[in-house]
Amino acid sequence: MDDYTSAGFIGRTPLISTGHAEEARQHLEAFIQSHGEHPKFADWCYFKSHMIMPWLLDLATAPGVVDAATSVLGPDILLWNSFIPFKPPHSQGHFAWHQDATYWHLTPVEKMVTIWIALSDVSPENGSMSFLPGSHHQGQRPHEMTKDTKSLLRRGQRVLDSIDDSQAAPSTLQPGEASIHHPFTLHGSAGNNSGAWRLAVALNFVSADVNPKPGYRESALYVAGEDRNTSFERDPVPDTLLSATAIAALDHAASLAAARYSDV
Ligand SMILES: O=C(O)CCC(=O)C(=O)O
Repeated sequence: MDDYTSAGFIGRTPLISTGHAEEARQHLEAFIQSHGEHPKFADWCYFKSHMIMPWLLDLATAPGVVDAATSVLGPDILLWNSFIPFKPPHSQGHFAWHQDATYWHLTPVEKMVTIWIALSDVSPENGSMSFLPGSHHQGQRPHEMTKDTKSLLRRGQRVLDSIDDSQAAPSTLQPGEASIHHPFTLHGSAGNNSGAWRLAVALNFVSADVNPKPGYRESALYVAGEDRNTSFERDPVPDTLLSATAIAALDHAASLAAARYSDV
């Protein structure tokens, strides 16, 4: 936790077993294989994917993951979002330097965290994340939206500050290892220059003390501790992969969160 407080991130920590990571990887590969051409594939991979993929919720609620989230946020936590930032071999999709909190209409920022779990080897060669140590101490920095078609961020956003890459800390992870970062920590990643997939899942947890800002509605799934938050609607647990019930629940969650994307 010292690194999280001082640097704004933990670069590498084992959170799930290699067996669990392998199982999740197989689920993800099968999903890409079977649904990669579906018109809603990107939506399913980038917004609350745990609502339609039971294997992803299993991962998010694995004891090591919940322990990591509660050690940052305290005992009472909810899973607000999850997404699957995969990068195919030799692909240019990238994440420019940004802070997650920029377009999260939630408060307080200190009570939210991102846990990013590798399901394949992840290295600078295949587009691992880099973090700017200590950047979370500067609070919210101004960002701009771009029309960068290679950006994997919905708004193509990037921070306006010029970042000295020599100060950045690139991450290298093995399957089952994770990085953990603060919503104000500047981070980004380049394209995949390797012949192998970069496979991972990203989880956004919030403490029960977090609330949507005025004018926004959100939903989340209670994960651990006391279920005392009253401002988030509750997301249901999916029954089976992409069941009609799960898709309807996801669509409802997306309609609640629509105000968050009104500028896109
Ligand atoms: O997957 C990446 O390279 C970046 C993901 C990211 O920005 C995040 O998890 O907050």
